[in-house]
Amino acid sequence: MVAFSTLSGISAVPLLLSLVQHAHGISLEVSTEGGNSSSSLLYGFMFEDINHSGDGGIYGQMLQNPGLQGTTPNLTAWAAVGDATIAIDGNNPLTSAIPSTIKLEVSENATGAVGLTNEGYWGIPVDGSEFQSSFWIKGDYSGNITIRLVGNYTGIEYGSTTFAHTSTADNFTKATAKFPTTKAPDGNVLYELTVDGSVAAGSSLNFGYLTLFGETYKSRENGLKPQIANVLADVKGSFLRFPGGNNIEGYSPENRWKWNETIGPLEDRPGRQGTWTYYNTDGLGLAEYFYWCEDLGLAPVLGVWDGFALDSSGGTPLTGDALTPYVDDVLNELEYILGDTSTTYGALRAAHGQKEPWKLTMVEIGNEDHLGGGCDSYPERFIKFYDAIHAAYPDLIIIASTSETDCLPDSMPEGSWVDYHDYNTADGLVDQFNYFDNLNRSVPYFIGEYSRWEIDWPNMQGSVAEAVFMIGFERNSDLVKMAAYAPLLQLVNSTQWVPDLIGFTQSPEMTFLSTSYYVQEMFSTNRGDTIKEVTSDTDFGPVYWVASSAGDAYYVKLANYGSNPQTLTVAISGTTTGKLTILADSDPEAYNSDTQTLVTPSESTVQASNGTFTFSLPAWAVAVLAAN
Ligand SMILES: *[C@@H]1O[C@H](CO)[C@@H](O)[C@H](O)[C@H]1NC(C)=O
Ligand SMILES: *[C@@H]1O[C@H](CO)[C@@H](O)[C@H](O)[C@H]1NC(C)=O
Ligand SMILES: *[C@@H]1O[C@H](CO)[C@@H](O)[C@H](O)[C@H]1NC(C)=O
Ligand SMILES: *[C@@H]1O[C@H](CO)[C@@H](O)[C@H](O)[C@H]1NC(C)=O
Ligand SMILES: *[C@@H]1O[C@H](CO)[C@@H](O)[C@H](O)[C@H]1NC(C)=O
Ligand SMILES: *[C@@H]1O[C@H](CO)[C@@H](O)[C@H](O)[C@H]1NC(C)=O
Ligand SMILES: *[C@@H]1O[C@H](CO)[C@@H](O)[C@H](O)[C@H]1NC(C)=O
Ligand SMILES: *[C@@H]1O[C@H](CO)[C@@H](O)[C@H](O)[C@H]1NC(C)=O
Ligand SMILES: *[C@@H]1O[C@H](CO)[C@@H](O)[C@H](O)[C@H]1NC(C)=O
Ligand SMILES: *[C@@H]1O[C@H](CO)[C@@H](O)[C@H](O)[C@H]1NC(C)=O
Ligand SMILES: CC(=O)N[C@H]1CO[C@H](CO)[C@@H](O)[C@@H]1O
Repeated sequence: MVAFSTLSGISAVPLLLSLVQHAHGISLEVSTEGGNSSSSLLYGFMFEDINHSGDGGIYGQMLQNPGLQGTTPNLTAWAAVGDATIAIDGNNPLTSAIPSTIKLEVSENATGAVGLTNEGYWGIPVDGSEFQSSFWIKGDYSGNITIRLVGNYTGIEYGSTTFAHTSTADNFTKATAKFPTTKAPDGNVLYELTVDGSVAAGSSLNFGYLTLFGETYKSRENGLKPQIANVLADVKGSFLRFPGGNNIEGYSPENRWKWNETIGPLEDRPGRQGTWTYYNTDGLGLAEYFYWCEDLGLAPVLGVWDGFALDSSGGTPLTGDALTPYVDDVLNELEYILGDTSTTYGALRAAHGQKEPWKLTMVEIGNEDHLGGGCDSYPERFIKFYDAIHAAYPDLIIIASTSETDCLPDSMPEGSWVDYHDYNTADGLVDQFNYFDNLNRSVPYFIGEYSRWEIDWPNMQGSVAEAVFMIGFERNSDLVKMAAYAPLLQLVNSTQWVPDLIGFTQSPEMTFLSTSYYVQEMFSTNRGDTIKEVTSDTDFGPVYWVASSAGDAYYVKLANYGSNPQTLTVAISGTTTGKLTILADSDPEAYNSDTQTLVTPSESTVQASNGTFTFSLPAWAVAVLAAN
């Protein structure tokens, strides 16, 4: 028996009681009759560009600062190679959206390779796939161009190509090159583009919007990095909320996320100062989010700007007639997504390569409007957007960005849902276990963001607490339609918010799966369609459970929020065999990170005796029994 002195103070009292009570284990009996239907969308993802989750993250383009975007462009990530210099040139714009290009000035006596390097987003992940680079060039040059991927500290080359190219001083022309690579051992790789110095000596060349991609997920053009998309695919999530979060809001109305500046050719996208400190290229734009949904089988949840910027003139949101242009803008955006090709924006979508409308059933109005001065005006703003969208698209589910009744209309209109966010301590999440049990069932819930926060990496106690919270809402998944852990992704070299579900660097073996990732994966991949009644001789805590079924298959999800192992007997009449997946560590502070993987799930086959499974649930554990 564990000495009580080793228990953390917070859980000692309930644990003491439960030890007395459960000396002979906990028995559960899962009903094989009846039950409430469970939302088929329950588990999914929330995404916004934070911690370089998009640029430098899941988005496949690997060069940082590719188009010198922004009002005060700089040469971040770029450097000169050979007997030449580089500078920002505002007099040779590529397009009106990309007004600056890189001028390479080659010395009059130059020989050998001259050009530029880009260091990526804290490196470049060379995974051994075929790579593709494109760029625009202007200036008199007729000769070879070489692209190389080269170890920053080793000089080892992981891929290169040389090809002849002719350009003139009149015009930017586009060049695209594909080349094989060999896998690099780490992310410390530079992109290098050079021309023949003896040919270019004494002249200057301009380069605009350079890109580098490896093989993308499902070979999608301008697509996603497979290393990150694959671990999302493994979760088998059901929906994707995008493009934010705070990142839609911006710091002023002008700084909001603008859908129509994220579409079409990359050189027509100006990019935007993101909410999370860094500039967003918007290469991952509206269409790319829809392809992401299509390729991973996710239902899109589109967030739209609702008149509330994070610091709009001291927190005063736009109301009344001032909102009208923004409502119209959302209708245009929806026409781009849903309109047929006879409509203005549907035709624009087709011109951009997508003839068929995308599938969209859910739109969220704003983000966290209960915070920062948004509450008082939200009922008016919500209704204004709701009315316009509902009139044009009566089948769309329209989600309010808060569940706080003070910030919502007195009665929620037909087909609307609310969004509830919960960043909490571990004990706080456990306290929320029964939050949804007694709520009015008339307005469905989306839990748009939740996690145990204020730690650097998800740890076992936090992940068990999240599982307790999840068991609580899965039991209520007639009411709670969708829920997403947040934030999703983190470039560990540049992070604004911790903890996150999945970490990565630019090493080709880039992803680090957190304990919370495994909880999401275990819960999402073991879903029934009906929540079953469970009877027990024991109350909830420290062990929590929920059972579901789909046909003959049963799923029992369990969490042990305590430092004592527990013996479980689970009776499900008619079942004979099961797969038991357990994620556990006796140290509640155990975590996975860029430097250690301490906790991964283990699987075993268990046999029922007369329909009853008996097994031990370790300390600080999350488990799923899948039986039939
Ligand atoms: C360089 O420009 C980018 C894009 O505008 C901006 O995000 C970044 O802060 C700038 N860096 C410096 C060092 O000024
Ligand atoms: C180029 O070479 C010539 C002849 O050697 C020399 O006079 C001149 O100074 C050199 N120019 C530069 C910029 O080094
Ligand atoms: C990024 O972080 C990883 C993991 O901590 C580290 O190994 C790597 O050197 C870092 N890369 C850069 C360019 O800082
Ligand atoms: C490349 O090396 C330079 C100089 O040591 C260093 O500052 C930079 O972070 C390195 N970049 C990468 C991607 O390894
Ligand atoms: C240009 O590159 C090709 C292919 O690598 C090579 O065969 C050729 O000799 C190069 N030409 C010059 C002028 O360097
Ligand atoms: C610039 O390029 C475009 C397309 O490549 C061509 O139509 C146009 O005539 C060119 N303009 C000049 C001045 O060369
Ligand atoms: C985007 O839409 C806004 C509002 O309708 C409009 O003012 C702006 O010109 C559009 N931008 C582009 C690039 O089409
Ligand atoms: C739930 O809310 C609806 C709409 O406000 C109301 O009509 C209904 O009476 C409520 N149900 C209960 C049980 O309070
Ligand atoms: C079904 O939902 C009702 C209403 O919330 C609840 O009272 C009941 O316990 C639920 N049954 C199951 C099996 O979860
Ligand atoms: C098997 O379980 C059923 C109820 O689940 C019970 O009625 C029966 O007595 C059990 N049989 C044995 C041999 O334990
Ligand atoms: C805490 C942290 O890692 N902050 C970094 C966030 O990213 C910016 C660049 O985008 C860095 O400058 C910060 O140091």
